[in-house]
Amino acid sequence: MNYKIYHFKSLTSTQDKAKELSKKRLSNIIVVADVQTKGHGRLKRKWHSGKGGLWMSILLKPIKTESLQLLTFAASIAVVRSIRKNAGLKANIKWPNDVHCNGKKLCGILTEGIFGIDNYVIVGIGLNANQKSFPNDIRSTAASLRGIRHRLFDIGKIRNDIIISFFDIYENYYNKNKPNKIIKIWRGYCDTIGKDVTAATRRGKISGKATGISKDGSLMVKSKNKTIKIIEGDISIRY
Ligand code: BT5
Repeated sequence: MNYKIYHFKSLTSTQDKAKELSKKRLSNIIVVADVQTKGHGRLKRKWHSGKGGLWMSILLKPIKTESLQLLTFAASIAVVRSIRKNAGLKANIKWPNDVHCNGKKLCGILTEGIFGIDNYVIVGIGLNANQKSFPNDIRSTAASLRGIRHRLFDIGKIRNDIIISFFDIYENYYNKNKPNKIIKIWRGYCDTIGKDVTAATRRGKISGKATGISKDGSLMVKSKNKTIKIIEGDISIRY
């Protein structure tokens, strides 16, 4: 797969820059920034993006743009593999878009579609690598590779490993319409299934046991003898 990396010292958000590039009809571009001044997560939540982290967005023009959740899954698989290889840490995936270590968030993924004459997808990946500390609001919930391992990491190496793994899944499974393959690999790294979870949905809170993942990446939760499909949202798990 041919791709280009555009590296910036500082951007508002790598997602914004990738959106700008999509208007120029570019794709297979990876936008990287050392610092983001307006990094964001889902629902416009703030994403802390100081120096030391890996902040990047992958701009794609997939053959089809259904089941974007599967691209979030592909990115989380790639991140977990890179963390395990480069840091020797047993990181796992928390549905739908987090990579964590012992319940502390190491990485968040944000997948956004841009639909028009051509359809684009931007997969944003934020991984805490070499930060020493975090702002108050996430101090108890976030972790960095450095904070856990007490050493510095080569961010470029971690990034390249993520890119290679991601494009492997994207080309061989996503674009070839093999969702089951992606879900199978993803399940191997996800430790949400089998746990008691509470999901915050638009219709309120649902508590129950996470029993599985559907073909489109939704979480199945068994609550009071009924199985409910959670398409998107946040879940809390007690580790
Ligand atoms: C996410 O959102 O987890 C997706 C984050 C995606 C960030 C990348 S960085 C490159 C690209 N450019 C962007 O502007 N974004 C993408 P969500 O599931 O909504 O989680 C957001 C929540 O995570 C916040 O409300 C905080 O509680 C927490 N948080 C913020 N910054 C964090 C950090 N650096 N590490 C861990 N948790 C953080």
